[in-house]
Amino acid sequence: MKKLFVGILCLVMMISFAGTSAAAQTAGRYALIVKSAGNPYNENEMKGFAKAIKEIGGTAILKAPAEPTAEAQIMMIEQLIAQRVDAIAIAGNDPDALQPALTKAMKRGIKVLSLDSAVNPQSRMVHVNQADSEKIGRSLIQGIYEMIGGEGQIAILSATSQAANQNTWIEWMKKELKKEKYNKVELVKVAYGDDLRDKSVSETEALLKSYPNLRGIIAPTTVGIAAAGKVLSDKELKGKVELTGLGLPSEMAEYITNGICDWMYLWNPIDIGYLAGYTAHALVNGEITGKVGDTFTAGDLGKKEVIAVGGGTEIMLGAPFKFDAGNIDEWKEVY
Ligand code: RAM
Repeated sequence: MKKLFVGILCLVMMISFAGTSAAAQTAGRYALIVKSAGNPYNENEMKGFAKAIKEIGGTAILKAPAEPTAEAQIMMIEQLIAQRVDAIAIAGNDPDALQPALTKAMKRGIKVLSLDSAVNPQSRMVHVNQADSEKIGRSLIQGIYEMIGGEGQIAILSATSQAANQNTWIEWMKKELKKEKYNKVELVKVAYGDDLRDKSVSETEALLKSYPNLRGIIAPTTVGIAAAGKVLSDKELKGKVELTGLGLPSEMAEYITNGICDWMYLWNPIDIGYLAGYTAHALVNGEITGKVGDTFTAGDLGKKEVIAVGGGTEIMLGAPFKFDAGNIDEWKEVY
């Protein structure tokens, strides 16, 4: 009887071990390549992605190039192809330059998606978008317009000149600026701080020097807006040069509290990584292919649907959130 019991126990254990290893195999290896290292926004993205992959029982491979360039990302994609990962999620440093590497990955059966900064539709199966691009671009112009009292020179401090997300938002800003209401607002320059803190600081200083009458800066990058916030604070330009854009509450709380930036917008960067993790999983297990109308459940974020956008498809995280002096203290601890 005892022997029979031990025998059954062994059999049960063997089956459950077999089950575990099969589950681990199908759960797969999921890679995330962010734009660059040293940016807390990207670190939050990685955090959310790793959380999702842990929940689905897979292995997360997190990569951040030292510089925000396409070349650095291409090398990483090639390594991941050689490692035969199951999925690659990428925040692209260029919309087109990654196409040969990403299409090669897809031909080898690797599921490819972009998040945060889209690669072109041929280079991906689906894009995970943080928020409506038109709304972001138009809201930033409307914001600075109000802050500068409806007239004066403004400049944009962006990330890299190739970043698809910033370039799309800037296109919408320029469309909004065409409205008659903005006749007295002049966009004097789009500067690029490359999502590097020091370069963003020096670009802000150069803007102030070149345009002594500058009334406002829009920085649609968390690195750029924090750098501009520091420069404007150090130079005590509160009320002279206004600032808005897309910022991390943890980095911007100081400049919202001291009145340098009246308000700014962002989404939850942890959630965008998390949504990308679940999207990658849904592609790998065949739940979705990335076509319009596909639906799946993205963990805590609930049901998500694939929609059409500019020749490709995407999944939307949600609406951008407005941060100001009234709510910044509760958010600065979160991200
Ligand atoms: C920077 C990056 C990122 C962008 C945010 C708003 O951290 O450029 O891609 O989405 O800003």
